[in-house]
Amino acid sequence: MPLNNDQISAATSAIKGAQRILVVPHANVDPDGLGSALACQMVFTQMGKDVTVICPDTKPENLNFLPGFEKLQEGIETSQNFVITVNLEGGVEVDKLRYTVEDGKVNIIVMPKAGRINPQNVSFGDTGPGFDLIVAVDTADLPLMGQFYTDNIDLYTSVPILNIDHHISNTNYGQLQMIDTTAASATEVLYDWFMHEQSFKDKITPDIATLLLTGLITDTRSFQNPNTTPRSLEVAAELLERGARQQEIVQHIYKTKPLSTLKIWGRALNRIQMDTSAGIVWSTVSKEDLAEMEAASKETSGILDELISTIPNADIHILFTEMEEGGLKASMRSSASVDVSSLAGKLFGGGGHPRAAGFRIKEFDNFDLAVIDAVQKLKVGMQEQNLSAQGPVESQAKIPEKPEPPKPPMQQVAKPPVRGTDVIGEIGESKPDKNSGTDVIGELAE
Ligand SMILES: [Mn+2]
Repeated sequence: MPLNNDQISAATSAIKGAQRILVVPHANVDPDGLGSALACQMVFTQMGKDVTVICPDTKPENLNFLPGFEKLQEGIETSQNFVITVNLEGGVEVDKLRYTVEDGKVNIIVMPKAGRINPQNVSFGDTGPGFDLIVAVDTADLPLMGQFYTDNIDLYTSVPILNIDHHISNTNYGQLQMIDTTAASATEVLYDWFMHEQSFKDKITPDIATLLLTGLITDTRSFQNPNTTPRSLEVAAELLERGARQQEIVQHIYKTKPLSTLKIWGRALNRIQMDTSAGIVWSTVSKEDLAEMEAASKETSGILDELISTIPNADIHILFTEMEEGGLKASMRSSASVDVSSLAGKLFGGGGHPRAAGFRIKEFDNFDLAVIDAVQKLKVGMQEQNLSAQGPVESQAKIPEKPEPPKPPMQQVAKPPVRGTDVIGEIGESKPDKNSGTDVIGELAE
């Protein structure tokens, strides 16, 4: 469902009302996730916001051409900020602020220039983790943010979340949502939002256009995947007009591959199997393959596309990868006649889009047998799906267009709660009109 005006203006006012913003894509990060996160970082920073952008994995070096890549942080400082507030009413002016640490105690010494500070002028507070808003991008559900999520659960429960995504499996987490399941990439959703708001629109630099186009090119596999819509092509054209560097993207994403990746691709393409009657094509990469080729399971990400170009005439293409940490991961793509998102969900508890979905199997004794078993289940699932789509009369000749699977209702957009003021931040920012404010901070920092 495309974005509506209420969602857009609620998201815009959330950004305008926040000062410290945390931007997070999903773990196993892909170019759409990173491109979205970095584009948000650039736009919000230009609006004077203090933006922290997270890459919840080791940073993928092949994407280091992305503008702003160096800004990515793998984690955040979760240290507490305990705030001691001195009320300056009654004509008190602060001259100096010092602190001493002795006998296991910290003494904060406030020396007034004029007036007197009484104990009743002092209060205490806690600024918590220090973010006003979390912007989640390209992430269908919060646990997909991996370790970063589990390490910072408190943050996710105390800070309002703006959920920006295009996955049909999105669970509508967060207080604010901008989910457009008709968009080919999360960057396409962002582009629509940015274009809608004059204050954002003016900030789309060639760097930001490059980030947005990266997500669009990779999530549509250069506009070859069926999720490509006329709108995606239009957005791509507009981004090019705004200076997106398409050649740079293509060069880095498609033409530079480490040797280990090419070897593992070769191995997988050698192993293609198919069930012609069911219309399923699959291949496997085992843990032994990865070890032998000195490759990581992440390097298998482009293989599925190669499977599709090698044997295009199938209803489902699947790549099964045995993971280093145990279990297996299956990535699927399908023709218009099969809804793989629903199959993945129903059979294996996975999810995704109707034409591109995935699932994991955590436990099995033998990888090859687990694959055979999964293919068998999918085959049965496809037959059932086919029957229910066609009604009681079976017909192999014509497969009707499947109806869109039901979408969860849009959650009511709520204004994020107003958070407490950060004392230190305010003093630091109020340079022009405060006499001693800056000196205080300066001395404290030293
Ligand atoms: Mn995406």
